[in-house]
Amino acid sequence: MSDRTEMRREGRVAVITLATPPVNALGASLRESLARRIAEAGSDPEVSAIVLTGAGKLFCGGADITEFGRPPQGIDLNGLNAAVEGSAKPVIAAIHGQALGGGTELALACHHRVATPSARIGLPEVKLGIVPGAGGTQRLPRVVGPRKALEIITSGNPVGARAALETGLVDALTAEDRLVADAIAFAERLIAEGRPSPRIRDRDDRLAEGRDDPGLFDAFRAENAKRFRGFEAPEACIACVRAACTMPFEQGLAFERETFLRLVAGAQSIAQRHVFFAEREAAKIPDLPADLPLLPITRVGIIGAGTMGGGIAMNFLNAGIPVRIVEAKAEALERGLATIRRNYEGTARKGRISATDVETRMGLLAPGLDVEALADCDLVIEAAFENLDLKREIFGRLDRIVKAEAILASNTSYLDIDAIAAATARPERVLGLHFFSPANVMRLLEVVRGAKTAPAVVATAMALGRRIGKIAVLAGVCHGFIGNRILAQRQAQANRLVLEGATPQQVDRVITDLGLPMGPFAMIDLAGLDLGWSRETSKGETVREILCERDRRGQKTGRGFYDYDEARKATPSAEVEAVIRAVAARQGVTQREISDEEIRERCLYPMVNEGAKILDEGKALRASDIDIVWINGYGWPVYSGGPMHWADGIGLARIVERLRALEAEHGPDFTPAPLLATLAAEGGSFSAFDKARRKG
Ligand code: T1G
Repeated sequence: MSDRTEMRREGRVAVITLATPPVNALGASLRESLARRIAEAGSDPEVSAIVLTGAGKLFCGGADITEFGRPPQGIDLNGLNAAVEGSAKPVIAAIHGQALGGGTELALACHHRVATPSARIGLPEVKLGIVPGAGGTQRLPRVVGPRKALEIITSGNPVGARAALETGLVDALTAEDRLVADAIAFAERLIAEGRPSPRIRDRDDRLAEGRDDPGLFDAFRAENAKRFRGFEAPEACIACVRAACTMPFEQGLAFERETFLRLVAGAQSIAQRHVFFAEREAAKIPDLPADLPLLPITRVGIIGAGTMGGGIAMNFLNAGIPVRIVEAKAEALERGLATIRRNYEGTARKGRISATDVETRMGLLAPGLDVEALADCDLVIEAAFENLDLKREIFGRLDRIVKAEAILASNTSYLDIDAIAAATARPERVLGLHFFSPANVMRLLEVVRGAKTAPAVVATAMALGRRIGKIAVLAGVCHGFIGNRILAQRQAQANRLVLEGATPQQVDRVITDLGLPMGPFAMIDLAGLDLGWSRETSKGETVREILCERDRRGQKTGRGFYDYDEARKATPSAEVEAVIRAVAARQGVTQREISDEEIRERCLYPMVNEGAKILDEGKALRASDIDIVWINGYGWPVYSGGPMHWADGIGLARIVERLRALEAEHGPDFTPAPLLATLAAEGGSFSAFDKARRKG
């Protein structure tokens, strides 16, 4: 096995470096190599202490996730940690960048830990649907106490080095650029003092917090019930930390291992690991040269200071990119600026940013009433009213105003980017940047590539998405791109189902029972029933038109499909149900009892079917991209992996069989997409389809 570590001696200190790019993941060869180095250093009479550090940008990114689900190879992480912890010579973990998962567990098996001030230390396993599986749930509570350990392990979020110093997770901070030298000095002091090497496993003073207060775990579970809803791993993390407080160390370790093995084989962890890799795949655009030079984006212009324009602006301000924002009317501009400031002040009140940050970000924002002010912008994003003629007029003007190399983007949710690009003399610099509301919160960014969009413009947009903290997914031009095109299928069925006898609340419950944050009708109430509706053109024929005419336009009018109280709590409306019954009668639709299973199949299978069409038309690069869109744009729960991964779990043959039965009963809305029918007939899956494309 090629060596994945390096070792050198500095005086009486052996320095062992994890050297396995890109993240020093603790795969079998690195574990073997590290165990060998520890043994060598342990038996070298010239060595009195050992420093463990990571090459590259971080200490260690944890176990090698690609090994999960495969037969174990070589020494496992618990075995390696036992060798480190059992060393007669003190082992000091010298941490920079990140120590995550198994990397943190390795550091906890060391006798001491030092870190640079910018280092971050965490146990993100819960985000992969598992528990720390190499002693993290047993050692961490012995250092920081059960309560703090519960927070760190069930959140999966890393802590900064200064906070780690305060809780005793690290023993000392080093200079940012002298990590190894300072770690060696720390080791030399240990040698001089001749102190024994303290093993965390021997400490149990901090565990009293969990032993003396058995209600601690129930209270923690209750406090976090909403956050943990539907997930298995958080509860398992709680059980493991409780085991640390109630079992001897070795027994607790065995309980943790057994829990890890159970979860890592489970559907939720398989789904969450799928999402981990899918997020990274989404950034890869096969037909773009890897080293394509990106276009500089030093100043961004935004047209429209409404909800979307203001939210979009915040993304760039948060990344330190100056923004010029223009509106047609002064009062709309003022309102938009006030909303942005109010959002920042709210974030500052929560302690997530400082008051200085608020002023710094607002200082980067230049408001105006004339698009001429955007002349010096490298990128202009249009977030005006969803009307193609208006957008074409705006792009035509922009084309004459902004510099030749500027990129022009529309935030349109549905409209034809090619038609918008055709209004300019620079179609190669036009694309869609579809943000999801609230734009400063939702992580998803659909980058919509026009027929003529230049590769460098696509690459720049994908990189810019990452720079502002988004998950960028490339989409092709079609009505609704990826997310909204699939959403339209679900909405069509939801509207049909309530005409046939289901209630809005029943349909919404079936969808929220799958783990999505809200159902179709609550979502319409949030967005507003009157998007695209006008009293002048309303015919009063559909449920939506009638509700709009009665001013039941959604949360903003206090009533939509539901009635809302001051706290925006929704209650079903008898009036709405009467309207639905009247429209059904007028359309000759016989109402009947409808089962949850029928609602689930009729809402979800057409979504999967549309995803297959989007794939087949090349409007999405991968099925996993569609999963990423639905997880980050609509709240599909990571624990079932997104609609396409979820469909693989149901079985494509089963889905096609049910679509055919629904087609026979309800018509061509359910006709299986050719790609879906083919995959089903071949016993295939979307996962296999993606893998074949990657190889292809
Ligand atoms: N295993 C395998 N591959 C990994 C990996 C890992 N732990 N971490 C990253 N990669 C790959 C990633 O897929 C990508 O591959 C490349 O490395 C660069 O990653 C026993 C069981 C460390 C903060 O959850 O959070 O330890 O796309 O683009 O932005 O208790 O990677 O280039 O082919 O993300 O600089 C716990 C997961 C594992 C950390 C670096 N650890 N990684 O971010 O690079 S379970 C984690 C990250 C565990 C133990 C348990 C990030 C990073 P490719 P990247 P980055």
